[in-house]
Amino acid sequence: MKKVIGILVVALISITISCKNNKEQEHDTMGNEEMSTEMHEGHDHSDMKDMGQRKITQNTTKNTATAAILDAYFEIKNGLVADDKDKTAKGGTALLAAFSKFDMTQLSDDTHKEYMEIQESAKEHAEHIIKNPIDHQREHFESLSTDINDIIILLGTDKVIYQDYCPMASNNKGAMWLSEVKDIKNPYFGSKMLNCGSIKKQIN
Ligand SMILES: [Cu+2]
Repeated sequence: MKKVIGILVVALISITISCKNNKEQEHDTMGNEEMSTEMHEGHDHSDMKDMGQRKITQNTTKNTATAAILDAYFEIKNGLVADDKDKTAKGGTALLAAFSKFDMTQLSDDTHKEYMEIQESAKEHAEHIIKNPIDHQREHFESLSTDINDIIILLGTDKVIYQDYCPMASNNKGAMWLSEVKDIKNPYFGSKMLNCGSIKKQIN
């Protein structure tokens, strides 16, 4: 019995650490079974930022393979720009759908392996974006932006995309996002600081 209580305490602590801003999920009322699943699936948000950069060979091919993925990402981004939690969540659902429809059979072995790794991470962010309040959505959007940027590097795109940067986002550590429009519209702050940021790079 002592051991069981110990495990539950560890589970509770790890849940608290992994989603400390998550006010909507009521961890306290969850059953033991759900809690242990949550423990295995739980992720520490600090990991997301320490992941470091992936080493990906740049693919400069102009192609439409990633179009649905990018459109869904922009839907998430525009939801955050509009301070609209539900629109953002809808984008998250669209992103999961885009990943499930993506045709991996055309990818070479190495590209496929790399793609799977990025997709795995991006899907997890999308899942959290779907079910959480806007502050928490914005936290996951930061890491999601890195994943989507890596997908563009890995697979190429024919879209014109702007890589924007706001030095005040992420508690003044600065954060990047991708945009389909040239105007700066900040997804990290929305109406609070809509025009904060600048274009760092243009793709295509
Ligand atoms: Cu989360």
